[in-house]
Amino acid sequence: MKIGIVCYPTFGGSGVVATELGKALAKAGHQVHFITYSQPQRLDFFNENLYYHEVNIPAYPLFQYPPYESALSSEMVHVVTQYGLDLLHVHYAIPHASSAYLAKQILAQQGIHIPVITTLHGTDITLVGKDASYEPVVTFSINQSDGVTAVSDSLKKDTYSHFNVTKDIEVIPNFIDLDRFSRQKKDHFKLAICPNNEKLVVHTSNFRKVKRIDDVVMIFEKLRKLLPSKLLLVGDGPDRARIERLCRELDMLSDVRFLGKLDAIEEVLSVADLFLMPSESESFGLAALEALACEVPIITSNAGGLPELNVQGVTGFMSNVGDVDDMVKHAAYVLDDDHLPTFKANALARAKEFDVAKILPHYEAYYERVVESSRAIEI
Ligand code: GMT
Repeated sequence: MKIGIVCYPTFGGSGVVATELGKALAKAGHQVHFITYSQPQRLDFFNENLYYHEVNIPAYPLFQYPPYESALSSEMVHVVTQYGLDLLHVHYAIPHASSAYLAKQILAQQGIHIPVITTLHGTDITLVGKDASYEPVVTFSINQSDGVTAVSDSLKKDTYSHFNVTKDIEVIPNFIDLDRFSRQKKDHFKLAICPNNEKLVVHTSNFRKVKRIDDVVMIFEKLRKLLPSKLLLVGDGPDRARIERLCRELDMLSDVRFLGKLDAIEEVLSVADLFLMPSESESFGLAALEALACEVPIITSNAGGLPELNVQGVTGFMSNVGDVDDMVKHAAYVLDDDHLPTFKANALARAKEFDVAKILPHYEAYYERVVESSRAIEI
């Protein structure tokens, strides 16, 4: 198949999933065309089936807000006509689904029928999308998509409850490339961070409010009083400076390190003993899946799709959002030397259930179904 993929090219989970999906599709023999405003972060290798088309947004003094959506629709039209694409798969509803709708209408006038699949990732539904500024456009463009997928059952339910969506939603969970995300031997790194054999706790995120990084800090502040441990905070975002100040005020900086944005996150996860994700809302929790794949048990909230990933008492534990004490209790239990090896083995076993090799066929089958049924409608 010839597939156009539209996504945010940055570090965010939706862009990562879209890029990894495109790479896996290309390896499986499909021709994949990325249409984005800059090179996707993880599009870092050559494959004869991979193409990258940059959306050009010309500056003009009149534009206080350059019309990205129009430029994106135009680029979709160009790529579909030039390469004869079979399908457009857009990741994150805003504004990709509405731009795709416009491209589809323009192409229809030229006698070209292009099916559009929209994948909902989380904040496009639970946070940003339901804002009155976007809601009518999001509802419309989801309903106008030929196919809609969501990354968890929870996100599917949220979509039906927040929007007047009448379209069937197919749940296809996030996935992981176990060739890349696997525990590597990095003893020197572990020794540098934990010279006295402390336990290593890791959190990675985009440092947004929804991630509740204050809870990460408070969990660790209590945990380090129970057992010698260190905390690595990976990523960057709006809350980062405030959280660094908080750690300074709590006099924690001897045990906490901020690593900023990292490409090779699997190297950090390879030396970790525990991963924290106390999020307010989380449609799936890709970062937690990356941890599991590196044999790191997870302590998470029970928000959104996290119960579909984290198996209570097996891969780690879940607590109610904000229940820091419960998370500390569970973290100490998991890190106990008598328990940790079992949790690590369970983590890997669970991650294997989300191996890209298992999830990719779901996307391929769904593509076939959507293309066939939209062909039938055309006839
Ligand atoms: O986690 C974020 O805030 C980034 C966000 C995104 O859209 O890039 O991630 C969302 O999509 C990921 C991939 O499908 C999911 O694994 C994350 O759980 C989801 N984040 C939230 O729902 C907060």
